[in-house]
This record gives sequence, structure tokens and C-alpha cells, in this order.
Amino acid sequence: MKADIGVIGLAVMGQNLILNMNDNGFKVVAYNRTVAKVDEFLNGPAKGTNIVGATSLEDLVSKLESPRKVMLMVRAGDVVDQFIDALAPLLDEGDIIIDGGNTNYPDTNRRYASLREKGIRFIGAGVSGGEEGARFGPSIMPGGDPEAWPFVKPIFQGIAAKTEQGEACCDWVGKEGAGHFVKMVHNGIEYGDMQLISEAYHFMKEGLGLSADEMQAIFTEWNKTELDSYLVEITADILGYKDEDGEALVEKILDTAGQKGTGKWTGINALEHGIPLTLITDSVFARCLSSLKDQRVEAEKVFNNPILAIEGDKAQWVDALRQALLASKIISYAQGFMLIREASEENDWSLNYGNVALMWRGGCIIRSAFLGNIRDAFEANPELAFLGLDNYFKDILEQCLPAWRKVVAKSFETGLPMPCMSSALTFLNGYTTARLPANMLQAQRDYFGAHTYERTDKPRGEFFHTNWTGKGGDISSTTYDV
Ligand code: NBP
Repeated sequence: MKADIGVIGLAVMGQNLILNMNDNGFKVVAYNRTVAKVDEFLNGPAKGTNIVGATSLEDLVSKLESPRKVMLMVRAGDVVDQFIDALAPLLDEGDIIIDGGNTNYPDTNRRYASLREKGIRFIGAGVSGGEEGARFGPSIMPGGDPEAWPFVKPIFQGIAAKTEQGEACCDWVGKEGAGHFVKMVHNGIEYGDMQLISEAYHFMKEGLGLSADEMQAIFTEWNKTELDSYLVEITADILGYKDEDGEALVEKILDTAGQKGTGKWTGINALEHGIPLTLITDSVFARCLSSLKDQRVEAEKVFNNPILAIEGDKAQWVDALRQALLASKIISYAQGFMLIREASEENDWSLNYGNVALMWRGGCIIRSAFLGNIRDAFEANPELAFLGLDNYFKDILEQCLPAWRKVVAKSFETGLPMPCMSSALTFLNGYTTARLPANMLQAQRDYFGAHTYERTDKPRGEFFHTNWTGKGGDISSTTYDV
């Protein structure tokens, strides 16, 4: 009997996905550049399963059912191109290549277009959930050639995480690089969630002087509220984890954050699309600032800018902080969906936003109860431009607003850096203000660069230029832009 799918790449993700596919009744052929790892896998974790190995790409291809499905779980970048180039001549028209790595979506667009010319169907699938997700149910976000989806669907939906209602956290996202685009925004949101939680921890530790054990109990309680999520859950676990000397291990970890680039891609993409994705972008900058450790250590010595203790009832502050965290998180997701919507319209991807929320509901790092409400919001109104205007989320934002303002104001008063909670509030303040001071900006642009402006007392689309000093001419600019 030939195999249902071939998987190339036997590192942590590939091995676990293969075992998951096997558990779900699919026959898999495994291959790896370093072929010795195939035998190690077959004689190790895959022992006693239906998984078979391949010693070469030719061997792999010969063992697959037609149309052949080959999934790459290798390092993103050139390695994917190398495998595609080597595989394409061995495949027949209608066969399918899937890239399951963390690929930047323009690369998926390019590969999709070039393979389509060769008659090979290409899928770029974002996979989230790390090692455990891959083994027991990841979130999978496939996009690319829609004709390939029916062949891959039973495997992907079979191995994906399921919601409490039994729905698979995997569905077709859209054509071209839409799957990898949605995965990129997922990772950006992950950056935002992690930074928000870290800010809440910082407020409790430095501002309120709470211990790791006290904070563990608070995050555990928060995980029973609307904040119920994987990241809040693991934060409680982390705070409870003791080093050999009995102290909380987290306090011994150096405060410089690493990053692999997906948050940065999301921020760059938002700038290119002109979407105010302020929270995620600030979370990337927060990691950049954290990495300037030596400079920060020097600056703290020179500047008299200590973090002041927060006075008042601690339990009340903790509850205000919970509300600030929840409200900021809503803004982060709202901004993320604004970016997804813009990309969908620009690329004609026709994305289903409710389905995107469903795919993130389980299996992935940002999984949370709250994504069920996001799905409901987009099901009720697929055209929803800003999640905060959905009744459920609007009510929460309005309820949380006084406490959120108090927390952000206190952070400024006491010198606690909270870039994401404050940027989320600033965004909401701007988004809900009908008249912003951009009239002054436009006047300045017209003053020095003759860029013209529209008037509040004239129809949109009519442009005016004023000779502000009496010295300039009446010619307006079309080329010089600031
Ligand atoms: P890695 O990203 O560490 O890649 C390891 C695989 O790439 C091995 O099969 C390795 O073969 C192969 N490879 C490398 Br590295 N260089 C190669 C080359 N020049 N030619 C051919 N093969 C090469 O594995 P991973 O952590 O399992 O991740 C796989 C993909 O999934 C990545 O795109 C990753 O970003 C993504 N992802 C990872 C996670 C996670 O939690 N780790 C989560 C979600 C998505 P070798 O054995 O011969 O060196």
C-alpha cells in the first residue's frame, strides 16, 4: 500500500507531525537531508508504527499515492527553494508540495506562481503550537492553490487541534500566500500578548511589590476569566517554577528578549499597508529595547528616574490591571484583524475572518477562550472594520476604560514602562475621536511644501492650496512628499 503523504524534515516539528499523522490513521513516508536521521527516527519514536522511511527524494516520491503530497518541515528560506527545485522534476502534473515552515508570505506567493507554471500545486501552511501542538494537535493555516486543498484537507483537519465543539482548528485560508500571511499575523499577536502579560507582571512586581507566589495565584485566577488562555496559563506556571535554591527561576533569567523575525515582518507589513498596528509594533520595539541591556544598565546609573512604588489597595490595583490587560488585548486583536482585512482586500484573498479566529481557537500559542467571541463577532458581521465596535467587545472596552486609564496614568506617574498597554489606550482614544489634529498637519504640509488640503466646508476630493506667507506662489506640489 502506498503512503498518503511524505514529510521532509525530521527535526522537532517534522517528527511530531508525522507521529500525529500516523496516530490519525495516515500512512507517512519520512525523509531528511541527513539520511541517518531517518533510521534513528524509525528505530526510535516511530518504532512499531506504520511510518516508512525514504533514502532519497526519488525513493520518497516512488512510495506516494497519486496525486502525491509532499510536506516540507525544514528551515525556512533557501532550504525550501532547494527542496522544491529538487522535487519538482520528480513529480507529475497535479502533485502537491506543501511548505509547513515559518515562511515569509511573499516567498509563498513566488513559489506558488512558479510551481503553478509547472502544473504542480503548492500550499503554504502556517503551523503553530510548537512541539506539543505538532504532536497532539496544532493550529494549521493552509493557503495557496485551492485545487490542492481537497486532497490535503482530511489529513490536516484530522491532525489539527479541535475546539470543545469538535471543530478542527484548520480550514482553507485563501489563495497564494494567504496562509503564511495569517500565520505571520498570528505570530505578531503572540508578540503583543506576551509583552502585555510581561507589562502586567512588571506592574505587580515593581509597582505593587508582589512576590512570585502572589503573582502566580493572580494569573491562575485571571485564567478563569475572559483572559483564559495558554499564555496566561504558562505565565502562572513560570512564576511558580523554583530554581534549586527555592527562588523563582524567572527572576534569574536575563532580561534581553530574542526574536526570529515574524513580529518584525508583521510590523513592516502594517507600515506598508498603512494600518495603525501600534501594539504589535511596540511589542517588537520593546524586545529591541530590552536587548540594549548594557546601555540600559549605564543609563540607570546616570539618570535619576527610579520606578516609584504604587500606593493604595493592592487588590484594587490588581483588578484594575486585569481590566487594562483585557482591554489592551482586545485592541491588539482588533488591530491584527484590521491588517488581515486590508491584505485580504488588496490581494483579493476573500478571507473569512471568523474562520481565522476559529483556526487560532485551539492548538496554537495564542489559543484562548476569547477567540471564540471574535469568531462570533465576525460571523454576526463579516464586514466588521474594527472588532471593538462589536457589542460584546465594545461593552468590555467601555467597562474597562476607567481602570485601564488609571493603570496607564499610574505607570507614567511612577516611571514604569508599559509601551503596549499605553499604546493600545492611545489608539482607542484616537480611533474614537472624530476630529484629530491632522488638520494642523495638513496646514503645515501645505505651508512648507504646497501639498494642498481638503476643507471641512467643501466636498471630499476637492483640494486647496494657500499662499500662507504671501511670498510663495500658487503652484501646488505633486512630487515632493514628507
Ligand atoms: P528547523 O527549522 O531546525 O529545521 C531543521 C530541518 O531543516 C532538518 O530537517 C534539517 O536537515 C533541515 N535543513 C537545514 Br537546518 N539546513 C538544510 C539544508 N541546507 N539543506 C537541507 N536541509 C536542511 O526545524 P523545526 O524547528 O522542526 O522547524 C521546521 C519549520 O517549522 C521551520 O520553518 C520553523 O520555523 C517552523 N516552525 C517551528 C516551530 C517550533 O516550535 N520549532 C513552530 C512552528 C513552526 P538536517 O537534519 O539534515 O540538518
